[in-house]
Amino acid sequence: MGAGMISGRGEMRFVHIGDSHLGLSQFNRLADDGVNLRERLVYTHFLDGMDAIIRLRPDAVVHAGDLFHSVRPKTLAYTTALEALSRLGDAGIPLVIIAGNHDMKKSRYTTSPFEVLEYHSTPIHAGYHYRYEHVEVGDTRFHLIPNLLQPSQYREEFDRIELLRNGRNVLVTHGLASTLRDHRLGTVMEHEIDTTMLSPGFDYIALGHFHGQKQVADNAWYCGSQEYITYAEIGDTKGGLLVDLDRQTVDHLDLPRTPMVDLGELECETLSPREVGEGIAERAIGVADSGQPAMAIITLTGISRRTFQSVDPGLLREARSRFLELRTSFTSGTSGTPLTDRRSLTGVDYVELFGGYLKDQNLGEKEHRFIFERGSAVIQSVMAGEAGEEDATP
Ligand SMILES: [Mn+2]
Repeated sequence: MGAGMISGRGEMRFVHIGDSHLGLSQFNRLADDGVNLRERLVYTHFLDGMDAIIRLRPDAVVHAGDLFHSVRPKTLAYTTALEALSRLGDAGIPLVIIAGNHDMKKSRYTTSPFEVLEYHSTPIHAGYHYRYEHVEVGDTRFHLIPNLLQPSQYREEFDRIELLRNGRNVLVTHGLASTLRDHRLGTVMEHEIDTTMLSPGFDYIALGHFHGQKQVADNAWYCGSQEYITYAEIGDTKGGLLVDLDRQTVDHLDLPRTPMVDLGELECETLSPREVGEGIAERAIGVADSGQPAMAIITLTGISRRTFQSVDPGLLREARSRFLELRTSFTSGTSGTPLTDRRSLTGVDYVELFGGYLKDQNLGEKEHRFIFERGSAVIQSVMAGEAGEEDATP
């Protein structure tokens, strides 16, 4: 923790979490109740995590944005958030929360999901208007700067901050610290937080947006997301942070999540399709069963499209059945350049979907071919160019 720590009389020990992305739904597996399995797991882990947090008896829970995956959350995303609020309320723990780039309304003509949460009887201090707000819990003032419409607004709103003189000050905001510029997520409304905002005048700065747990200044931390949202995050530390302003400690908090496993690289240059299939199956079987479905990725190097297309589908199906998803990532032989984006997690072949849709349209042969060719070209160029903009981005 940095300078500027003012020893207050009250105690303040809070849990910093963020980027829950409630409502995120991926892959084709369904839970017993028919809900997308991945979506269901995100809800279950979030509520189990909340129980673990409540057992620590913190003075507050601070959520640094992207509670919801979308600004129009699914009903189950709402009921999960409301259930968490009930549990916090029963334990007498207030929630301090801001809107992130995913759950901030993008225009003045939509309503915010946080308006719904504010109907709950549990005290919730939510920053989701396009401006700076602050709230006091005990002797600590939480300064809330949610995701804003324009990057320039961050400085304007930051300049409105009024530090509490005889208490503690915590800044809560959502965006990319400029020191992490190379970690740009390329996602919608991603704004940069310049280093002067990471001021030592705060006792702690609770950041959201970057999904890996990371300290970026003496007093500033990304808590990271609870779940792996994309394969690009496979090396990240996940969970929350337990922040004690009196003892001046920040401790990692492990929270439940779907595991993500790297099956490594399979050098395919000299392998037959059969050997590739067996190699994948062998790696898949080698993963110890952790008792819960994992996401896994295997990288096939030096493989031609033709070889991969000739791999026995039965072998692949068998390997895939062991996981929530088994992602195959391809790199060309010598350069090691990824042919597919590891960040992409939705795993949807839009060209195939489009083809299937067209088949049902009963078009003439010439018309069908024309639309399919033009349409596929557009879809491919969009997929190649806009991989960072897809729904699963952080
Ligand atoms: Mn996020």
